[in-house]
Amino acid sequence: MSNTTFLEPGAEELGTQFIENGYVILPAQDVDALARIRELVVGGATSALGQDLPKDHGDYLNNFHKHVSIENLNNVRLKVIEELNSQDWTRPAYFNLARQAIYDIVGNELAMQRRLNLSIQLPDDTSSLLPVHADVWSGDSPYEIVVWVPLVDCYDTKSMYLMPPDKDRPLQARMGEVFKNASAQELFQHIEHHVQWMNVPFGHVLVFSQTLMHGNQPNLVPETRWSMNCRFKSLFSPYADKRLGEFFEPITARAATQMALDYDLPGGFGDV
Ligand SMILES: O=C(O)CCC(=O)C(=O)O
Ligand SMILES: [Fe+2]
Repeated sequence: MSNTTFLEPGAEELGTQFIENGYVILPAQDVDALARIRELVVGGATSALGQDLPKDHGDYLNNFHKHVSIENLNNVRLKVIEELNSQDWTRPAYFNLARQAIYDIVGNELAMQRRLNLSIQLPDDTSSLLPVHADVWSGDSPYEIVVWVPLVDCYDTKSMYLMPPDKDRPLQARMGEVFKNASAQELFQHIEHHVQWMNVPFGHVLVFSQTLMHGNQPNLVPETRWSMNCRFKSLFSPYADKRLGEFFEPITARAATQMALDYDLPGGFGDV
């Protein structure tokens, strides 16, 4: 029997999972790249605190709340983010963590967010929370997906939650009527029993649709959460407020596209 579909079988299957669940969790494609990124993060944190590099990076990050005060936390976070974004190898390395999944789910001519984000949540810390939201509500295009990468095992409240599409869509459709004056916490209480906490062990990546409501709550696990996130979209899909050249940068434009962008219509006709 001859084939009647155009997508590769792997892309078809992963795409179906993504549409049904709103996310996929996969082993990191390039484990060396993940180790290099985590080592850079540990190096940034220890240098911010004037410490030596520890032997066990996972153990150091999980126990980070024993090394830092909440007052100093943002300082350290900013220094590590600066370190992550000052190296030219980190974004290609980050892309390589989920390259095939991004090709399968998004496409192969891509724009990538110019900055890698880092999130650190100490146990019981209420100062670095992200209330329930969808990124599309604040200037992101629905065509963007998030690649979310834990640097330690993330589960329960040490992780983030995501609304499943079949629960999210009807609720977003009625949001104006039902939640007009509700606070984010009231909204969370309403969705709490539907949300799914993302169980993402270190060594894995989460790819999710930021059009679904998501966020986090105080981390009640007695370990520090470290995760990174970065957005990708199909290069020629519609942009919202996060513009190409400002927030996004083309990373995998192909030869035909480059040739087309360089092409000028025939000239010399004396047009004014
Ligand atoms: O890491 C989290 O808890 C939330 C991340 C998030 O909102 C995002 O990456 O869009
Ligand atoms: Fe978000």
